[in-house]
Amino acid sequence: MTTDLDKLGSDWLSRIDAAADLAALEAERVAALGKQGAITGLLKTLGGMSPEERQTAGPRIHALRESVTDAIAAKKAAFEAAELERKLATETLDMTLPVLSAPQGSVHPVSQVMDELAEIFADLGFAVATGPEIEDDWHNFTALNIPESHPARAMHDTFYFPGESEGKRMLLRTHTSPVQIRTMTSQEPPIRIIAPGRTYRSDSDATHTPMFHQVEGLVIDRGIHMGHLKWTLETFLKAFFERDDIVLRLRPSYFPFTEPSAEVDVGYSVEKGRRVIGGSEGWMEVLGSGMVHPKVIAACGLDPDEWQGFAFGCGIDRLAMLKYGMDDLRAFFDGDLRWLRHYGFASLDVPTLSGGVGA
Ligand code: 2U9
Repeated sequence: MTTDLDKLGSDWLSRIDAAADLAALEAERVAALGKQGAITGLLKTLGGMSPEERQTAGPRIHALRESVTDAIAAKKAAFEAAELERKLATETLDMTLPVLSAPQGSVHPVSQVMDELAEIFADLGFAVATGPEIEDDWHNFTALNIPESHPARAMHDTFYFPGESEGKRMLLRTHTSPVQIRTMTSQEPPIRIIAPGRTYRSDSDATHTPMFHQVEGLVIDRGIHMGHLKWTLETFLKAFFERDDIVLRLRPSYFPFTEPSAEVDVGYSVEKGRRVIGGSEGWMEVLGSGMVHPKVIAACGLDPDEWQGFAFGCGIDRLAMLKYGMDDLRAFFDGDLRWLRHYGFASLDVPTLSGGVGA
């Protein structure tokens, strides 16, 4: 029995070794381990054995099945690795080649909106600032007057990295505000920036994706007040939605990093059964804003008695949906060309203030 099983084992291992491709390997697997397979058949004989026989034969047959299973898995992994190597070697893509025919894709609506924002705010004297998406606790929370106990810090909202890096707890930024903190700690005021970019929150449903895009704006100077904030947002929204009948309503609100804080509603009207920005048939919440909290100014090493500022934030995905009449956030991540074409995006769209930012 022992020698028979040894012989059987080495026969199967050499058959597996000789399999020329994945299909041949699969045929060997079925022949050995399938429902009607040889080793499966051997396992079935255990039922008819005496307890003594089974005690010696059982472990040997199981060991045989295990070694054959392992050999098949290893051979399969080797075939797959070789296939990947072959693909990597043959399927090269030269990214520097010119396009052969008319380009198929287009600038993504989110990128398009980011370009439009940069264009509009550049005209108002704002620079575009960027920063790391992997941040530390201090830049993302502490400097923004978000205390340890604040719900935004809870594990269910923030993606934390395990362990620490140079004594710091690292995370995926939950907003682009750390970019403004980095600007305030590295540049002298006056500061006028917008910070567009990717942000991350552990949140996923029909209207939330774990990665989303935000734009925030920050102005730091002497004598800044809410009037500057309202004018800036009104001017921005008029340019962005390409309408003059933009009406704003500032509602008192609370954010830890601004005081006072205001939620900004924009008037909408109904055209062809659709809500469009402009007019005043109803109100839609579009932005959050406020005067930068003195504690935030002080945390960045500036004297809040000398320097004041305003800040605002909003979701870029939402801005794109409102401007282009898109109703499903999930389509943003599908990469479906038909969707881009449906909304009229062309390959070489470039926003300009003279040609229209949405042209
Ligand atoms: C600094 C000081 C203040 C940024 C601000 C908001 C209000 C706001 C949300 C809108 C929708 C984010 O995408 S959203 O979830 N943001 O309402 N953000 S004020 O305030 C700052 C930022 C940086 C140094």
